[in-house]
Amino acid sequence: MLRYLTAGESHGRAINAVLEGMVADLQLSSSDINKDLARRQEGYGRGGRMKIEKDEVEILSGVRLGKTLGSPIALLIKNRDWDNWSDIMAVEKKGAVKALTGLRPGHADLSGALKYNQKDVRNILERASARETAARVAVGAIARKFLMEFNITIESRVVSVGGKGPDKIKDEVDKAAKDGDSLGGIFEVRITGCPPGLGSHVHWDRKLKTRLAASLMSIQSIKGVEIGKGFELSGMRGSRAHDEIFVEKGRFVRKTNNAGGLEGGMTNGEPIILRAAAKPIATLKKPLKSVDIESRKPVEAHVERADVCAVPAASVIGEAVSAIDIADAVLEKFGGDSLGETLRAFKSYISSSR
Ligand code: EPS
Repeated sequence: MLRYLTAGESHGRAINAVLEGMVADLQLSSSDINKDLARRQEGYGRGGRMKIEKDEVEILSGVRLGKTLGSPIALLIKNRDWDNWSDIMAVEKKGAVKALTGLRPGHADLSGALKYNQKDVRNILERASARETAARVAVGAIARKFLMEFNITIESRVVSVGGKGPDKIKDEVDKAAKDGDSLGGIFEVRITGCPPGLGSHVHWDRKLKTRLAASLMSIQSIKGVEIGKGFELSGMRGSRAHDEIFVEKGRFVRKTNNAGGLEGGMTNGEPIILRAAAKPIATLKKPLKSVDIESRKPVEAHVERADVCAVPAASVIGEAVSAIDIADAVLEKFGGDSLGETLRAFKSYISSSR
């Protein structure tokens, strides 16, 4: 139902996105999107780049007089750092540019250079960079605005950084920064207000859990995803693991939510709880051992300016990609070309399924 593409290199002119499938008549302004773009840039542990960028979206199409038209929405976020990279990242070749040949372990550098037959690793790392997530957060902000019409809300929190709870994050980041090291962590996304029955049990790719897991896993640095109690469920007895069903005031209710709001690949009406685990940032101030792709001789991985920890940013990105999937599932279930049409189908389902 909802499709989107992103484009853009980290130090290129801009990051872009095109969102197709959003209904007409949704009130939308740049400030709805800029709020989430700003949240993505916050968080303790970001590096020097975030002092340069102040992400702001330009809506290029698909919105007129404050409302969506139902046509593709094109978004542009300029890279302020482009001014410092306009020679190295120029579209037209002006002069010689030194190739980057050192390979950073943990990055796309080696596999990407081999796959795309590139001698200059920059041709890979520029697109592999998590800078791309600015575009996904912009698209996610539109999905969030749409979901607000259905009283569906999405929030997130950082659960841990470097294995330590949230109250120790600042200390951990400071210590890692001092050691020239980096940190990963876990964040949690919580989605409330979904009616039962988003997604479907009938086919693997129609299960909402499939789509949410894939989207979270696609975020740069994510290596693990769980739904509800996730991995912990595997060690529990069935009698403790499943969320018993009761009826209170004529409504189906649960007293636990170990399933994280998803059963049979569908929402069950309880809050959706998703967790994702990020590996530590792969660019280190204290470089790891590696090799040069040309000479194949040992080198220390080159040091690009880097973040120490980007888990708070990943948490906001997790909200965005989840919002897109939930908005997609809402449109799949309730259809409609205009917001009013979708809302009518939604309200009719809610009143008939109680
Ligand atoms: C990134 C490296 C850093 C991060 C960047 C992701 O950028 P730079 O190489 O310019 O210092 O700051 O993240 C962003 C720019 C962003 O907007 O999130 C990387 O290699 O993935």
